[in-house]
Amino acid sequence: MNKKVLVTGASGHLGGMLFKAMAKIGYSNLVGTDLKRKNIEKSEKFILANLRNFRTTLKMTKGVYAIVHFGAIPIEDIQHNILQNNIIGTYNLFEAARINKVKRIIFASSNHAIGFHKRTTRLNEFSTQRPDSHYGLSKAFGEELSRFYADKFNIKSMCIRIGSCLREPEDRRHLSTWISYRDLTQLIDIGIKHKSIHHEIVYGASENKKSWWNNSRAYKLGYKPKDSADRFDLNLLSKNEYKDKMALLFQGGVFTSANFKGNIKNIK
Ligand code: 15L
Repeated sequence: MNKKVLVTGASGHLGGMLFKAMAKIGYSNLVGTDLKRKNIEKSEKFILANLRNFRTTLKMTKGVYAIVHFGAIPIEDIQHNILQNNIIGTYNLFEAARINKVKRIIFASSNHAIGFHKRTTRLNEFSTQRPDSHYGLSKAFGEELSRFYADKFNIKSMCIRIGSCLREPEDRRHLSTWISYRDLTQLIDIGIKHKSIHHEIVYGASENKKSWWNNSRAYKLGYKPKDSADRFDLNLLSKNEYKDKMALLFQGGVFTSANFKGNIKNIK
């Protein structure tokens, strides 16, 4: 594809991985952006910018066809930081995209937007959001923000509720949540190229037998995961297994129990 695609968070773990992987699968007009410049080659197009700054964001989205939005704090943080970076940053990006007539946005959502669902509940694209952290709440906001911009302004979007995107699964929870780098890259590619996308919610998971998610919507859109957590040995994965009983009950794991002041019995 030679249309211009902007990757936010291009110096980060997943944004950085995608920035390189997309170039390899034929995206010839990629521009990366982030707060810091890290692992960016001289030959790669890169803009140093903060999404909290609307003017810069507006300038940077001119002439862009699609945005792959990974530029945010990727873990739990204090409310102020999440509000500024994840919520305001994402809002600015969508508003700039609307003004500049960007066609598509792929939003890096997270399993933490639905983290307070029990591990025994099977979810699909219609399941209710149940954020487990300020971080998860910012992802839930991003999903609804993108739905609104799709319905109201016709900016097509795909939200990927990413499980655990790592080179390999590292603990038992990952047998349910893991997605490989190449499977995530495939989902992004579908989000950018599929003809009949309006607003989509899909799960960012490889083909894991122990998955808590019915990802048939992604499969309908053409997703064919190449990887699976099933081939990893359960016993080898216990090094980071949490002893935290609450974390083991909910899909979001330790994000649910951190700073928890509620009553577990009330979370049905
Ligand atoms: C996420 O959303 C985080 O960005 C990542 O650091 C992991 O915690 C992952 O979820 C997960 O739930 O495993």
